[in-house]
Amino acid sequence: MAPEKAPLPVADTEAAAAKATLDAMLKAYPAKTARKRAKQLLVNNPDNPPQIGANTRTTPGIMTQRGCTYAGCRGVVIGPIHDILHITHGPIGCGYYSWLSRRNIVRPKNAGDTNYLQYAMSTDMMEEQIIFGGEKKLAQAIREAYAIFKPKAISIYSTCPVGLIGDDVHSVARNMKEELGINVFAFSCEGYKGVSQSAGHHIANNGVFKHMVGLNDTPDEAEFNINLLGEYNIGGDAWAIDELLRKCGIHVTATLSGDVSYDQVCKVHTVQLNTVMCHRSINYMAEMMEKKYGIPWIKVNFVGAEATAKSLRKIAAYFESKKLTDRVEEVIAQGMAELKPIRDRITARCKGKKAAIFVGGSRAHSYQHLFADIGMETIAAGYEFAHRDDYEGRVVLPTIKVDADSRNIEEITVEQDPTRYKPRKTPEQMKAMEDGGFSFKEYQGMMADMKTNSLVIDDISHHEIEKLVELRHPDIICSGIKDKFVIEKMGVPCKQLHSYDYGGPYTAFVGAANFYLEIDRMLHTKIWKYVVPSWMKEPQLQATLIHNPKEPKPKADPIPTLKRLAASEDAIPE
Ligand code: CFM
Repeated sequence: MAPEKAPLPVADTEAAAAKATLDAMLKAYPAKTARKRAKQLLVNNPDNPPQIGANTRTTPGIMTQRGCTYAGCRGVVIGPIHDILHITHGPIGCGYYSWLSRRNIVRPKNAGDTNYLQYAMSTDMMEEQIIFGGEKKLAQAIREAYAIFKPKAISIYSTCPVGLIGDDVHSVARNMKEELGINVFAFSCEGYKGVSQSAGHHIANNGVFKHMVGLNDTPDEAEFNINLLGEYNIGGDAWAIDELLRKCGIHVTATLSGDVSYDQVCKVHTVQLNTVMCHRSINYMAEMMEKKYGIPWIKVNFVGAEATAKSLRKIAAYFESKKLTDRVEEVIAQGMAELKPIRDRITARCKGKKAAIFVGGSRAHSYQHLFADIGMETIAAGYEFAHRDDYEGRVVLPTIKVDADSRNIEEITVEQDPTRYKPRKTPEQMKAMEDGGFSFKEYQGMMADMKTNSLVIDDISHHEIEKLVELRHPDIICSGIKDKFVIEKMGVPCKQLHSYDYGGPYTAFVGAANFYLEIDRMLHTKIWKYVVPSWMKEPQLQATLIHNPKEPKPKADPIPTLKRLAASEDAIPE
């Protein structure tokens, strides 16, 4: 049996207890690290969110969950376009580790549809290319790939060494485009380019906009025609949303980027409205399409039953059509009615339980809605790589400092298209809608949706997660594979919110039911009480490698003794 849980930090008020938890996390760090981390560990105030030190370089020594710029560009935003042939220019490791590691699944729509996603193509850069340059090998790889597959388009992704040795991937792409007569384009998305994968999203957005958007002006024939941006079909999420929208009579031209083809992406500029799911990874493209083509965008969220209903109503309101509004209300009523028995049953079992969510740049916010559906509160949350606006809301955009790292990423200038700019609504229509409470281009941010005194932690480390478990006792933590087993070894279930632990979909009403059942199973399995966290068995080990003379001298280091380690082993129950 697991021993009693550690008591909460003693404090008079909820606010003081929250602060004490964060202080306990910071205590183990050297003074300089603690000062830096303190800007990323906050006690929430939803009405006036405090400023968070987001999108800054990871503190050295922190066990971060973040990925690299290449991962954000190749892996997240462009990689899921299934009939582009994606070539990683670099040593084989980068290609290998981005091979089918994200569950952005694809289902061919028509017989003969092309799907290259099961392949990993790389130029396999070797010492010779690092020394003498890799452009020739890249051109050769493109020729070879074209000869075998005859794709419509080829994309090239630069990894770290490519930037260091200065290969001009863009000129190779231009030459090969001419030679082969197909679309070939490249991305300068070297892993080190930004502080996280977020830089890769921005680079990818720019590339999609420059090389694909606008190539086909023929719109799909549909009365209500939209794009779904920032939805990647992890575990089938995009399919669940598409099915729901189809029931309402809403057509999706392209989902960027989930189960989507090159041809679909080429005509995204022909729709009436852009809806944005994951704001972090794709807000750039929504903005650029509005400027160049006059397509407005709205934020939606299909994660959570209530959130789904709200998003459907918002899309219907945009079109100002009674027919659509009536149909949407029918679909919501049916979805909610079907969901009710499951939701009620699970709510009765899970109500009052506490969740903590640390993931990515979007889901730490959107998944709070699913927990709220079944009466669970999110007591702590944070993103890996989001920016201040994802925490504090888009109102802070003008006050975000542009630092050297952000300056590294190309900002492309977009102007109204001389022939194709066509405002979908007149400024007067938009103003009238806004006066009626409709919000365009708005994203409130995570903190406004969280309770007062909940904890907000950016780029969380393993040490901080351990302290959170020890001091706040969340009943479940949502995170990724880098933390999953650290958390579960402490006796707390961990739901992976990147890969979904091989489950999903979790969007729309069907996905909500799927998620409630999964969370109930995870919370109520009896296995957890047999796991004893290490902090209950043995004292914290500490070590100082280099002593900073400005800091107080550390006490004698408690180096583990064999005797103590043996004793701690004895504590493990049979
Ligand atoms: Fe957007 Fe994503 Fe996310 Fe993201 Fe990602 Fe992802 Fe994510 Mo993993 S695009 S920010 S870069 S919702 S891969 S599908 S789960 S970290 S929260």
